[in-house]
Amino acid sequence: MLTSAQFTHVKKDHQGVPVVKLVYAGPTMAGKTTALTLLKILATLENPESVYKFLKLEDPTGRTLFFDHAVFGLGRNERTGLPYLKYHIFTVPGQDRHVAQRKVVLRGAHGLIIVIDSEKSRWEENKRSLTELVHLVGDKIAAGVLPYYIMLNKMDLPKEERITSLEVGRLLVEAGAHTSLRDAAVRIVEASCLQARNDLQRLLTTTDKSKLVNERGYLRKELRPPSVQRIVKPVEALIREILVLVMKQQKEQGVSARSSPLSRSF
Ligand SMILES: Nc1nc2c(ncn2[C@@H]2O[C@H](COP(=O)(O)OP(=O)(O)O)[C@@H](O)[C@H]2O)c(=O)[nH]1
Ligand SMILES: [Mg+2]
Repeated sequence: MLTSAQFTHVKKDHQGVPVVKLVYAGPTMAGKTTALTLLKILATLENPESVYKFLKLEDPTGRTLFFDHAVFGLGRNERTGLPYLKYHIFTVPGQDRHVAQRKVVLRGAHGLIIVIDSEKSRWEENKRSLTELVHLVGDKIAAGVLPYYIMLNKMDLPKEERITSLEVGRLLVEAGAHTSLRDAAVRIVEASCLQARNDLQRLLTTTDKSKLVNERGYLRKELRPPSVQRIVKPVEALIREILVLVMKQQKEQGVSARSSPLSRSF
């Protein structure tokens, strides 16, 4: 059995800032690049200093060619001006032929967001993608050292055209990621990038600017529409879970809480 020791070590960058790696996985055209783009737009509106990098590598038809890559900062140490943590988010290219790239992108991940296309006609692609993920990282998921969320995307589609969370939950249990449907259910977030994008646009165009911004002149976080919050939720939840794993690993390795720079930061 794996222990938290198998949790990928969190390294620090040249400035001593801990760096965490999250990956959006899932079949092609499920909405991975759209979700990452939304995160970047939101972060730019709420705190432009927190966006360190945003790179999309697409072919001329808009399919992700190798990966997308964004880097965000979390919080800010007033004394040093540095964030407490940086998190890299990658998306994998979803097309079947890119399996080698997916392996490379998944390497060293601390958390996964598996984007599932809720459109019924995409069921087989979703299944194939999940099966591949279980093959590549299923043991880590089952051992709890690679936290993940499923983002069941495109919930804006008509009900009769989409699969339900329950069906996805069953698939997870069948694949061995969980033993009970209840455990699987807490990992599934229903979302719609399309709705989130529209709601954000509506908020920005219909609200009086003085109500939109805080004292720094940036969009107030508490105004996030629920549809937008559902896109952010898996990222925030994963970071929290990863920090718990880091603490656990440090405890097991006998690093005292006081001497650990990570625990000091958080
Ligand atoms: N209806 C609907 N379409 C979406 C949604 N999210 C993304 N799309 C569309 O699905 C297509 C594929 O999205 P993309 O982000 O490129 O998928 P990726 O291959 O997983 O990166 C694009 O045409 C998006 O506009 C959604 O929530 N609802
Ligand atoms: Mg893409």
